[in-house]
Amino acid sequence: MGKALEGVKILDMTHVQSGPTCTQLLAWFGADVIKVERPGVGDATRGQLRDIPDVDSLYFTMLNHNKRSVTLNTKEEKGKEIFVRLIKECDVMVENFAPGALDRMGFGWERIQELNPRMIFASVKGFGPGPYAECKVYENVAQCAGGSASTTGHLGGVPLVTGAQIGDSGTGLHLALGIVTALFHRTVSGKGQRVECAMQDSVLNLCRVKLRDQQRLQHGPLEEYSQFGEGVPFGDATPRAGNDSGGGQPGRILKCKGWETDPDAYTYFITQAAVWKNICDVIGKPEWKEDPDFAKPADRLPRLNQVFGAIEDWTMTKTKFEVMAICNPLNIPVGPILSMKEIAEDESLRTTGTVVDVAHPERGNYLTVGNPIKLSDSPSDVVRSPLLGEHTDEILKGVLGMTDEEVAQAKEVGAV
Ligand code: CAO
Repeated sequence: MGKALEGVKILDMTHVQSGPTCTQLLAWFGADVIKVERPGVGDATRGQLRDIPDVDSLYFTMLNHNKRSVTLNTKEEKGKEIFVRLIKECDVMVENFAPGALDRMGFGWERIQELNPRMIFASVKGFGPGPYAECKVYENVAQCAGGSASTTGHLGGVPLVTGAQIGDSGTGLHLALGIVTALFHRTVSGKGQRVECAMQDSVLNLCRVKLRDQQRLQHGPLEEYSQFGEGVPFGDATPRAGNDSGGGQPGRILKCKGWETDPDAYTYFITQAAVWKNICDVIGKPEWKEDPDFAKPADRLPRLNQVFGAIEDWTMTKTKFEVMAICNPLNIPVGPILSMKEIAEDESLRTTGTVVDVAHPERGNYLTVGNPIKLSDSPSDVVRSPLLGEHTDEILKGVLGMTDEEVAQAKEVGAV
């Protein structure tokens, strides 16, 4: 059986992280992703954060699997001609250039629609329409403008960005959903449409619980926040909440055995109300089960420091994996703080294809993430990223039907 998106041709004009995340996902599902790159230059990330001289960086390889690379100068006359033919051949075009770049190139939405009315044209921009629409945006700017940074970090400390690339990869995921939705709609309407994702909007979508809390603040303090029990008054905006759980079940990161020397010897521990009695038994506080100060969730909220202090006294006697082994059978939700080293070495993640070993002709073997979305009838194999222009001839001849002579001419004028 073919892959889910087999037969869908994607004209991939993306670069850096947000756009490539999206098109890699579509490629994993079987779409033919044709990555267009400037001749001799390519995606800037090929050369960024290099660990091996003159070899495509891991930054690039880990975002561009399962794609084909064609070099094309879309500002040169012959290059434009080839680009027009590619637009007519493809189902979807994806781009994340700075605002206005495609219009300057002569390929705005109106022109694309004219050339191919069935084309789905998908874009990532930093901001949606409004005062910042013209701004260039990178990951951390999106995290800051989308409400993530102001709500991440410790009370009284500076705002923090997170390691999860919610601005770039997060927006790429949103865009991929928009594209497959538009492809589905096209089966009914017969027409393409424009799909736009602003990085600010995507970050905010992922931070919605903090917008929820902003409104709850108008009706009183946020009692599940640690600062409530500590008697620290709330201001007029959702505060930073350290490692407090974002939901109604209080949780925190607690030290485990070895924390003095191992920076990741910690566990996340959630005091889920349903299993409170189990927690009391495990940590050696059976008397708290009936104590009016601790028995009910609302009783505990002003005393979270005391509660988590007692739990931490217990977790510090166990490794993070022992905590998990003891708590899971009792239905107590806990999770070890895993380092990237531990994740890279985790055999079970290799078995599921979540972490994959890939062979590359220039860099040798490297590790990458596989498709986190598993389809039963469309499994994803990870195919190494293409070298710059590796498939130029193949695409010009195979997709556009150009002759050897035409390809040679295009090369001569620097179009490809
Ligand atoms: N042939 C000819 N020219 C090409 C080309 C090709 N195949 N591919 C790109 N170019 C040109 C573009 O047309 C543009 O030219 P002009 O500036 O003359 O119009 C130029 O290359 C550079 O494009 P850019 O402005 O998008 O790139 P940049 O490095 O200056 O900015 C970024 C990078 C990411 C800040 C910007 O693209 C952006 O804001 N994108 C939208 C938001 C986004 O996706 N950000 C996340 C990036 S990942 O952190």
